[in-house]
Amino acid sequence: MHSPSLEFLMEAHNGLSARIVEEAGFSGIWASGLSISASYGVRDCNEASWTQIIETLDFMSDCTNVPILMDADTGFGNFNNVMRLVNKLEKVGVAGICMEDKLFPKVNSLIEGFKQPLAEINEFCGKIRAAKDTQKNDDFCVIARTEAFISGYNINEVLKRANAYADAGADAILVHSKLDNPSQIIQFSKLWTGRIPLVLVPTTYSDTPTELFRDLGASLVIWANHNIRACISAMRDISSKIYMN
Ligand code: SPV
Ligand code: MG
Repeated sequence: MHSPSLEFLMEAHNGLSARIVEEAGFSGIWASGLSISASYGVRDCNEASWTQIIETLDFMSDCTNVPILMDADTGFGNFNNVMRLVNKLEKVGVAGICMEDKLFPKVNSLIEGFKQPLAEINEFCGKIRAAKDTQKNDDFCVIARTEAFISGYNINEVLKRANAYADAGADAILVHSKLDNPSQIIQFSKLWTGRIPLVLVPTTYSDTPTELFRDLGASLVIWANHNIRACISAMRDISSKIYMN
């Protein structure tokens, strides 16, 4: 997050994919909630329990050396759940969490058709403070992710939340957008003071040249679901080829 150049995290969802990401040269791994859920065959709605996710992260951590950022969704409950989560994650060697300001159980940000409810700002700030108070390793990172654009709010709400989360001690702010272009991210970056690093997840605006993310002053870009999508296609292909022949 504090590298002078833009850095990239690549998604992994088990030990094998985590090792592949490290061997490809990425300096860190995104333990995606969507991808880990999909690999278990369940929806990205906290249907897999947090201990099941931690078991996966334990395998990922054992076979890699680069930092792993956990997609911690909403923290799996309230501030008490967040404290237990951070405590366990440090034990399995996870480098940080990214926590989003929605309600437990969450749904995937890219699902259309309804306004995803957001947490109260104060309540979410309490979770950030709980995570920061719990960590024993100074390097453990807590990234606060605002879903305000996802929920249909305007830039004022996004800025209000980003500033409140920075005040609460977040190490970086992730602003998510589900548009197929980077306009919301451009709008935010132009108004953001840079008081904590900016993290982006261009799942839906992945055609954007990475140069733009550099120009906007982003610190970290997360390629969030690409390995699970790649292995679904490859497994479908080989299974049907072998079945047909
Ligand atoms: C995930 O990978 O689970 C994410 C990123 O939260 S996205 O699915 O693009 O919202
Ligand atoms: Mg997720």
